[in-house]
Amino acid sequence: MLAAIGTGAQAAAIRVNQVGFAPQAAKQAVITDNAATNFEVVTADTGKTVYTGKLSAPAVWKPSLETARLADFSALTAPGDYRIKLDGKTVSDRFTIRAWPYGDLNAAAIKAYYMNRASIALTPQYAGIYARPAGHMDDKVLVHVSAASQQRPEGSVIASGKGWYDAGDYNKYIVNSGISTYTLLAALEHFPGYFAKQNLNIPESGDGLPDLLNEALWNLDWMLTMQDPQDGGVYHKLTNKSFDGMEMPDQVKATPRYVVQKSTAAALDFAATMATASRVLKAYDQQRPGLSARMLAAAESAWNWAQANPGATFRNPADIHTGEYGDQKLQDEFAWAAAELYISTGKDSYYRAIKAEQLPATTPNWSDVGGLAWMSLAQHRAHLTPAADQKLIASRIDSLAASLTANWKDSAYRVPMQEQDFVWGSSAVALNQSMMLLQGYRLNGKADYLSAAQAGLDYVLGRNATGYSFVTGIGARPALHPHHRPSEADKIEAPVPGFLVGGPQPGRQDEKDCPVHYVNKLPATAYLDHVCSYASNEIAINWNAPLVYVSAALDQLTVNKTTTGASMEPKFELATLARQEELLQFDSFSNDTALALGMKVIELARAAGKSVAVNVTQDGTMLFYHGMPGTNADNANWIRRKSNLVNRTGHSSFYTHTEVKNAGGDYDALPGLDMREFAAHGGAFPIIIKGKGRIGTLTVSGLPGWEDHAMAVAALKAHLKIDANI
Ligand code: G3I
Ligand code: 9MR
Repeated sequence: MLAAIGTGAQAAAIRVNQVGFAPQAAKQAVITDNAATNFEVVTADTGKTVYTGKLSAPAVWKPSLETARLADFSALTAPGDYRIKLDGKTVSDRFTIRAWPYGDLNAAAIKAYYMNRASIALTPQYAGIYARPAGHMDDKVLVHVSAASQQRPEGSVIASGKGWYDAGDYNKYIVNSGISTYTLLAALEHFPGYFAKQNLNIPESGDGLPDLLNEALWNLDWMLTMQDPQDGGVYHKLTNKSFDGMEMPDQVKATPRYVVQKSTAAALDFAATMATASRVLKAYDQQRPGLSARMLAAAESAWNWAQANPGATFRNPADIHTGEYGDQKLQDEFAWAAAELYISTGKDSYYRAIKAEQLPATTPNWSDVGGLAWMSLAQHRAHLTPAADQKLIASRIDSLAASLTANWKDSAYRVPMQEQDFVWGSSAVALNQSMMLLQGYRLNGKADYLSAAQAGLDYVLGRNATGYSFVTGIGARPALHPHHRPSEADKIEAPVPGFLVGGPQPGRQDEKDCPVHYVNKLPATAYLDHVCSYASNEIAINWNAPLVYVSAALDQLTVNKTTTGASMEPKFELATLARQEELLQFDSFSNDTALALGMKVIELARAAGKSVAVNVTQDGTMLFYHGMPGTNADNANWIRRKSNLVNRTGHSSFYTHTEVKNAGGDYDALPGLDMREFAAHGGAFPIIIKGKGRIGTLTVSGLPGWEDHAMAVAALKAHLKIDANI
């Protein structure tokens, strides 16, 4: 890697997400310090104008003091490669509009964890040009005096291999591992379909587990070794006394590695992460027998240790000079661990330990994890015991999303980031804000929340005051010189790809270590694309994690964005839905009818600009399946579960949904039904032969349930030429 300063700072006056957008996404660019009043969007290669618009009135963005105007081209939905043009001349970096725009970014962001694995050689098969020998086997780690116990006195040797290097340095810290690993597991819990088929080409690929889980397990395996089996306490970190030099992992001077002091924060973050992992691993007990149960037991024993040692805050012992992750306020760590244990065990005592009324919802970071508790409670809200305050869960998430959205609306850059958000790791602040906005959107479908979340990803990919893409290897002007020991020492010009760099912040704590100066002290521009800059250009596992979450979520949620969310579901009368089943019946049915019916749905979806998967079965045999672009295995799974319900109840799945909902029940937890096999959401409709009865199903997936149902009904009406108002 050449020690030079990157060129992104000389970016054009047009700041735009350098990857691109899904067709249905909000699309905005920022134009700075330019007198233009109109803009065009042109095709990237031929320069043909496809869209023209007016720039918004100029306004000053406080974090950079630039005068900014917005170019909004959300209405441009046609897939293609484009640039923005001003005054008939200035053109922006190219970007793409297409469905699933973030697949490569997401895969690279997860692969970066593989690239940061400790205790394993990266081979060319998986790491390509970034292959390297193993470093830091950590099979003989010393117990530091601060961590000594009767059974493990100072100098005892333990094995604590695997795990990811925390960042640009080679140490491993439990507090930061907790939020990082949790965030990856949350992505998997929330969007299982997105990750089910992803192949990251890592050593475990193809073993029957999603690769994201395989990667997370590399760190979870290490975390488990950080717990003292005698008392459940968890060591705060595994580290050298001082940072290693800027060398490859296998080249560093051999110095002892230590586990250092058990801390309350480490025990609680460990407990929360293990409780979460135990849920995810439950479905893979065949592949990893007993692991889920072992993790839950480890989580509970760490929790018990923290109860007995509630004030063991961490400060570096005098002889340890590496990353501290020293957090003095632990109310949020207690609440988060309690929330995950509550969700995983169903024990009400854990719910009470959250002290939910006193827990604010904030944008998470390594030292403030309360927001993660709210996010998990919201995700699992359909399965909580009556002890949980459902209204509070919804309102806490919504207020945070609403306040971030208000900041986004007011901002001259149309991003949620405010001056005070530019701290060490500001890029991850932007993405953690997006992650919380997405929780709001998933709860109530407010379109602005999704647009504000999109803005956070736009920010790190180029719509920022430096003009850089803050993700290595991604975009036209990526950061080139991260503070990352392997990227610096490997003699390869391009840095290891897929890493989010910390980003601008006015602290500039590294100035004394840098041969070059920051050009600027403003919060949003105090950034150095130089390897010296650990305060603005390091990489870190907790920063990449929300990049993984947000890129997957935006891909998944934007593809079928409709103007109405789940909470906008109109109220339906059961009588109307029963009437549909009476009227929409066939005289006869054949394989050709199935084909025509399936094609009818596709035709209607295309006309409405929507993407769905459709399935027609007769007597349990599939006669038709088509997944339009943007649908995936997740949709097939919904189809399976929704049609199972029709076969069980004889009614449309939306009939059952409405029946339960109108009675105030929980359609995601039907008594006596395993909800992994059944789904009471709209979209599956019985195929009924007049006078004979039900012989099959027509099922649509991809839209909110009631819209899936409406589409199935519309197709049946069109096919059967029935014009009734149903
Ligand atoms: O808490 C204060 C806040 O009240 C104040 O408003 C704000 C203003 O700058 O500062 C906040 O404290 C900051 C703290 O992070 C919490 O975010 C400190 O200034 C800042 O120096 C501190 O930075 C941490 C840094 O280590 C130095 O300790 C980063 O969060 C943390 O991500 C970073 O982590 C390092 C590891 O120690 C070692 N490995 C690499 C990793 C990434 O750089
Ligand atoms: O490389 C270290 C980085 O991972 C840390 O985040 C950072 C702050 O603790 O410190 C870096 O190490 C620097 C040290 O603090 C001061 N001397 C220069 C080191 C970087 O080369």
